Amino acid sequence: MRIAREELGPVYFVTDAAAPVSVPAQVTAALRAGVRLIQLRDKDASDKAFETEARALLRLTRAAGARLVVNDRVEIAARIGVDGLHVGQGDGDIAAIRAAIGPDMILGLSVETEAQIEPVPLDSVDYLGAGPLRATATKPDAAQPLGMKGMARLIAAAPLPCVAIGGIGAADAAPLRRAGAAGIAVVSAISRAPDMEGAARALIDAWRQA
Ligand code: TZP
Ligand code: MG
Repeated sequence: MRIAREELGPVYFVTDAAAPVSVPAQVTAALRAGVRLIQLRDKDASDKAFETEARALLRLTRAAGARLVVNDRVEIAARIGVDGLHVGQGDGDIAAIRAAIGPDMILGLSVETEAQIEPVPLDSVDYLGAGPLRATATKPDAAQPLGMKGMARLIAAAPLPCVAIGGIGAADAAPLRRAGAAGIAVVSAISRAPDMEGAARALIDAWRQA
């Protein structure tokens, strides 16, 4: 097992390249609050800039005993030895991606519908990112929002641990936990908060108290 279900939660922080505060500052705040799973997501960065940022974040996450997952960049993930890679439905053949990153790296895959679950190669993928729960300005091109009922159905149909994503705030922690989510993945609930560390703590507490 590359990652235990409990280690996918309670909170998985996904970085926000468009936020007014820097990505290392976002990650530092999340780590201080106790977040142990971080994803570097930056669709627009050059490969060179992305790799530099990933190496810098890796130093932060390693020092905190946390894991760093990168979004999309298969070749960089494999080369610099991050802890995980997260890809979406359009990012290519999952078995080929698994072959490229090797047997030990965590691999996450986004799913938006029940129909996308059946073809997932279960020996290659470690967790599913299920969403969006609701529409979010962070990803305007996201699929149709699932709502809480749709999210619960998707999670129930999934043979792998699911992290819920998309428009999630502290008030969603309890219903998502009850729906069977392994954790909650957030961008703006931390990156756009006036007190990022406090916001991350509030998300963790909301999950623990659920
Ligand atoms: N995938 C589905 S929704 C989303 C991603 C990356 C963005 C989530 O951002 P936020 O700010 O937590 O709604
Ligand atoms: Mg992608």
